[in-house]
Amino acid sequence: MTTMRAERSAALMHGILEELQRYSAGGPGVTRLLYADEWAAAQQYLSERMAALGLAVRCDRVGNVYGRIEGTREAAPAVLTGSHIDTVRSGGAYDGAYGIAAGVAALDYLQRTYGPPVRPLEVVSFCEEEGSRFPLSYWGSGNVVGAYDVSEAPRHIDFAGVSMEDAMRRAGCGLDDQAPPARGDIGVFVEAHIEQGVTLERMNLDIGVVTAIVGQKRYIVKLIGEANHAGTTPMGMRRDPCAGAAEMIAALERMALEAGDPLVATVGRMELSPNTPNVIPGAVTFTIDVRHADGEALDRFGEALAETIHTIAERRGLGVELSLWVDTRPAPMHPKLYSALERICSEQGLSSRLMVSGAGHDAQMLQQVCPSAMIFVPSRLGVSHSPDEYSTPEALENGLQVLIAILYELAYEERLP
Ligand code: HGY
Ligand code: MN
Ligand code: MN
Repeated sequence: MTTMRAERSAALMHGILEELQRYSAGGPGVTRLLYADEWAAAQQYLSERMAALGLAVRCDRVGNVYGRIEGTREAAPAVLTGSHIDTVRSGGAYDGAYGIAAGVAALDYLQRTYGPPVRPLEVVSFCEEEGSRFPLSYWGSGNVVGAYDVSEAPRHIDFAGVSMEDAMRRAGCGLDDQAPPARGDIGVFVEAHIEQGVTLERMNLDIGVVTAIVGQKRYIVKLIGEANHAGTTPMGMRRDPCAGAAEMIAALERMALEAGDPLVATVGRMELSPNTPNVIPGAVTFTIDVRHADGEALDRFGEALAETIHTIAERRGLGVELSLWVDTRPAPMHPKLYSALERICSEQGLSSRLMVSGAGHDAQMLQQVCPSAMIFVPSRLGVSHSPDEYSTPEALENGLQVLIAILYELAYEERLP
C-alpha cells in the first residue's frame, strides 16, 4: 500500500467510525437499535458517504445498505465485505461499525489505486445482527441468505410492544418498490470485526484469522406463579416464579461449569411482574444464551437444560413457557480463505493466529450461501458490548490492510477460493 493512499484510507475509516458514534439513542456508550431514528440516520449517513466516494448505493426492503463498484466481467458473482450497523444497548463504537468503516475505506483505496475490479466489489451495512430489539437476530444477513423473509415482520414484536412492521415503516423501509433483500449473486464474503475477547491482546498478536463461529441457542423463559402480598403470605404457601428463576439460573451455571469450556451460558435479561418490592411476582421472564463450537454438544446441553427447567417448574407449581428464538449451527469459515489470510498477514509482517469466534457474526449466515472468512483485530482487555469497548487505531489499520489485500486477490486477481 502506497503511504499517501494508505493514510487517506486509514483517515477515511477512522472518520466514519467517529461519525457513526454520534448516531446513538443517548446514555452511556452507543445504542443504535434496529429501525430506531438513530439507526435510520446512521444508514442515511453511510449512503451519502458511499455515494460521495463514487460507489453505487442501494438500500433493500429490510434496510441493508450496499455500496458497489461494478466489475469488468459482466455478471460475475460479487465479492462482499461489511458488517452490521445495529448495536446492543449501551454498546461500544466498534462492534459491527468497524467492519463497515473498514469495508468502505478498502473499496475506496482499491478503486483509486487499481481502477475497476474484475469481479464486482461491494460493502454492506447489514440492518441488524444483535437481537437487541426484536426477539430474533441476523435480520439483515438472514434476509439476504433466505433464512428470514420480510413478510414475517408483522409477527415480530419488540420488548416495548412495537411491531417490526410499524418500526420498519417509520424508518422508511418495508416498501414494495424497494429491492427484495434475498441475493443469489454473492460469490464470497469477508468480514472485519473486533475480536470481542482477550486472546489477541494477551498473546500480543495483531490479527485473528477465524476458522469457525460457535453455534448459539437463545431462549426466552416465562414462569407463571401467583402474585401475592409479601408480608402476609407464608413461605410454604407461595408459587414464586422469581425463586424458581433463581434455582434455574443456579442450575444453568452448574451445568455449564460441568460441561466445561468452550461452552458458555448467560442470563442477560430478566423482567419481573409487577416488579414491586412488597409483591411476590406473578410472572418472571428471562433470557438464556448458550454457545458451543460443537453442534452436537450444544444440542445435548439444550435438551438437558429444557428438562431441568421443566422439572423445577413442576416441583414449584409454576407455569412455564420455554421458547427457542435463536438456534444457529456452528459455522466453518472457508479453509482456502483463512489460509490466504494467514499468508497475507505473514507477507505484511503482521503476527496472527487461527481461532474460533465465541461471538456470533453475519459471516455465519453468509457462510450458508458462499465461502466466508473473518479478520479479527484485538479488543482492549477483551471488553465488548460495553461503552469501554476499544481497539487502538494501529490495530484497526492492521485489519484494514489485511482486508484490502484479500479483497484485491478476490476481486482483481480472481484468486480464491
Ligand atoms: O452476541 C453476539 O455474539 C454478537 O455480538 N451478536
Ligand atoms: Mn458484531
Ligand atoms: Mn455484538
